[in-house]
Amino acid sequence: MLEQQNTAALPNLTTIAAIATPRGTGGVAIIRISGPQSWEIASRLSAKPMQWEPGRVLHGWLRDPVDGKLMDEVLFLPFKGPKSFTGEDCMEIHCHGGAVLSQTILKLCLAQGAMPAAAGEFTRRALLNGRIDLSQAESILDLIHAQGEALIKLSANNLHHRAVGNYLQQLLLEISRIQADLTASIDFPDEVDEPDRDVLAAQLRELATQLSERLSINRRNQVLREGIEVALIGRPNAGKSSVFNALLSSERSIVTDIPGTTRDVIRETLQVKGIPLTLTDTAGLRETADQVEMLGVERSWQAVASSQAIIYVLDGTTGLEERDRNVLETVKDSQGVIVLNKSDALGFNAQLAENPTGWPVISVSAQTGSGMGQLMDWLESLADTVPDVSGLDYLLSHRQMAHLEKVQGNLEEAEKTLISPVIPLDLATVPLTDALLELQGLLGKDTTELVLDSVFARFCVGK
Ligand SMILES: Nc1nc2c(ncn2[C@@H]2O[C@H](COP(=O)(O)OP(=O)(O)OP(=O)(O)O)[C@@H](O)[C@H]2O)c(=O)[nH]1
Ligand SMILES: [Mg+2]
Repeated sequence: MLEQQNTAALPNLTTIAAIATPRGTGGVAIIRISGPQSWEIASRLSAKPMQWEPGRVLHGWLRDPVDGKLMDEVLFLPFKGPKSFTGEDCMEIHCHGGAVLSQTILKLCLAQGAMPAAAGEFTRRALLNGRIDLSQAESILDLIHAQGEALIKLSANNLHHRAVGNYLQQLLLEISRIQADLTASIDFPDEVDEPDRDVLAAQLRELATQLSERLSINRRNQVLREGIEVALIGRPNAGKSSVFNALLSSERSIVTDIPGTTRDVIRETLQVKGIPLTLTDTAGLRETADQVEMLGVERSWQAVASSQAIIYVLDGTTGLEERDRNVLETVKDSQGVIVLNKSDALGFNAQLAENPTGWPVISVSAQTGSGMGQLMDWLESLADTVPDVSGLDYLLSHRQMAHLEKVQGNLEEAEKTLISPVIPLDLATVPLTDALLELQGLLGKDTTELVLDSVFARFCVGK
């Protein structure tokens, strides 16, 4: 049977250090140290003797122990294991946010015996020390990369309540119980009666159905992680980049009066009602002999193909032309809006001669901002198409879903074996063992280094 080995029980003897804040300059940088020597390293770098107390911030100065010269005015924040992020003794040094300064302080920590931390190593230690399970580590990753509030709240909920871990654990226990019923009668046929195959099959079916429902809800809600892709397309010079910039309130794309200015797809994410909307500004659609522009137009079409909604920008001073009509005919089955731009300009006509799409038409001036509120309302209506997530308490990752799909397959296979009276009972235990292994992998128990490596490689150094 499966043994629940905790890969982590061994204490880590090395002390690791890394800069936990992003590269570059800022108000404050944090150097994080974790491991048995972390307090001692800070003591050796402090200009005066310190009385460390867990959780108590101490103001002080760092000095280079080699020449005794001061390096920076800092705050020290010590944690005592197991009550720390990693579960080990930790020290945070909050220094002024200089890129070279923080690197130099990190080097001092390394010179005092700390090892440079690998990507995600702090979180990995938190997992190995039992502070969090693997699903919570993935929630931390989601919190860091989330582009919208809805995913942030779901990830924080899982981090706090271990919702995914509890569900997996529950599933693991129920499958183990069915597995135990089967193996007992197989291993000890004289003492234990063969279980009622129909009852066990019904239990497996119930588990598989619940799992399949959970997976479909999570599949539907992946939009919270991936966002809604919205492509801004139209003819050259219609004002796509100007509308894009106005929506983002930033001069992100280059705007000129030369048709064919935008050559590449430019992506930016906007948070609307807690949902990430990724806007893509594209090259104006036209036939061209210019090699670079041609490649740009190709990319515009790729952006259309991978988007869930379209903002078609028309120059309201020229109106709809044959070329617009052709493009609109090809994209009209998607969700979209026609934006008549340049409402401030002479010759602007708010009436569209015809609308081949059935999409709403909004007159705007990207230059003055007039009508942009209505366009934002349309984006909000797009965000409203995302299913209500108020009843959801976590969002599974793609990795978790892929493993759970296998578990679902295993449960269905075991059920099929059980309902066929001619198939020997022990054949049903094979897929159940596979299901249990999948679940243990998901919980980060008895997992190969490979699984852990694939999860933690996505973290940054210092996390
Ligand atoms: N009057 C007026 N001019 C505008 C408005 N929006 C854009 N323009 C002008 O229209 C020209 C083209 O604007 P862009 O935003 O670069 O147009 P585009 O569709 O991105 O063009 P390409 O990248 O070449 O496909 C520029 O000269 C802009 O200043 C507007 O609301 N009013
Ligand atoms: Mg442009």
